Amino acid sequence: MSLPRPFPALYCIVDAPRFGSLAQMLLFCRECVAGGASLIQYRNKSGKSGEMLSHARELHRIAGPGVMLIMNDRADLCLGAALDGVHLGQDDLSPLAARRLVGERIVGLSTHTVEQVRAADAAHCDYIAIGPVFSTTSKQNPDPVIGTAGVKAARAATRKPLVAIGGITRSNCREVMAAGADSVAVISDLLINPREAVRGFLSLLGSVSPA
Ligand code: 3NM
Repeated sequence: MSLPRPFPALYCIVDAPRFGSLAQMLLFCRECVAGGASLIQYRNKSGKSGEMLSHARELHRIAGPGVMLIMNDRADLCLGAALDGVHLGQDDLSPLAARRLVGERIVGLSTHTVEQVRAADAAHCDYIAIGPVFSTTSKQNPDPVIGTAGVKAARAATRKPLVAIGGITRSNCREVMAAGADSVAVISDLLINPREAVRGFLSLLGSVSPA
């Protein structure tokens, strides 16, 4: 799948260790899709490769054709589970190395400073994530919070699709989009009643234009 335009306003992240079982994780994903999610990332910082591969294959099986699926960190598992793309951190494979592996699939890159955004703009990635915008408990050792001013600075440094991440909720997502993000990536604020949460985000995000 090539990069959808416009880029989906909501980037759902399923953080596997938050779920007690595969069934619960898949139910979460189904509910996100039922609420209208069209972009889901599988993230598992503590998983073993075999478990991650089988989770991702299950996710692929249940997601349906209109949903773009991204594997966090691992280009090899993106290919193994036939997902639509891979999302890289600053310490993972370079975007070019990942691109050589995944070919036409989507490559995303996390950034945490405007310098990293500039480098990502020139790199072989299709979209750029910037964060943490607000404080978050979902990531170990997060980089310093950048606030909406950081999103604005990132926006000025690239025309690639910009995904804001970190501490984003239904209460603050509109200000993040108004600062220039194309999309917000969310873990925590989807966990309770994901169908309703996704619907809520999508209706809030539908009509924000950059300030
Ligand atoms: N990456 P929540 S912040 C996975 O700054 C991740 O790159 C971040 O989770 C970054 O929506 C983050 O619960 C956690 O805050 C996002």
